[in-house]
Amino acid sequence: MTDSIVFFHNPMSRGRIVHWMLEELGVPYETRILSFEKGEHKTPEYLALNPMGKIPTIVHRDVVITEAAAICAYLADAFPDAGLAPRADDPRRGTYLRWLFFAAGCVEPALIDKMFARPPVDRPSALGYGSYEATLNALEQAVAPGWILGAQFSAADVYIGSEINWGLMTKGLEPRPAFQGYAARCAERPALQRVIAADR
Ligand SMILES: N[C@@H](CCC(=O)N[C@@H](CS)C(=O)NCC(=O)O)C(=O)O
Repeated sequence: MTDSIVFFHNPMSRGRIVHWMLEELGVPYETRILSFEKGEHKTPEYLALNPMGKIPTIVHRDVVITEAAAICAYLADAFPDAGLAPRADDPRRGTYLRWLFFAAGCVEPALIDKMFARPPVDRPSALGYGSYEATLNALEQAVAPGWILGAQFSAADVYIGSEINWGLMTKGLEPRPAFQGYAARCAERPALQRVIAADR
């Protein structure tokens, strides 16, 4: 079993979320950049790790983890000294998990549907995110006061901050003051600044 983290990345992808998370942790990791143009994310070797042929993926202690939100949660727990997740017996873990899952399960599909101007569905009540408006209103309430856990920055903020930054950039997210303020706070994180400089 190897303790090193191998990070499969492409700078123009959701790999940036994990890159930011790794930089927040400050632990060593080995980056393997896969070229989309050369189809390096669709080789049999990579599909054996990530059957979706998508980026990001990490391998740590011989275990494969995919899905950016899951990778953030996993890494925060694997390196508890970084203080990026409330421990299992901390009641604030409920808040942390709630908004991390909300971002991956509701915010992301809502923004994608908006970006691609997908036509309305017959039964909006069957949509996990309900409506774009309702999702944004809930997100706004969660991020307006500070970080997701108030004063404490956590892995949930890495994921949510990435969604907000990406949504504001692509215009999939309305530029409400709460989102712009949150993005401005994220921009002050040295770890994110290092990622932006590296992933140009
Ligand atoms: N649900 C995945 C999505 C990952 C994803 O869609 N990655 C895109 C880049 S942002 C990708 O690898 N696209 C290449 C492809 O599908 O061929 C996650 O959250 O990690």
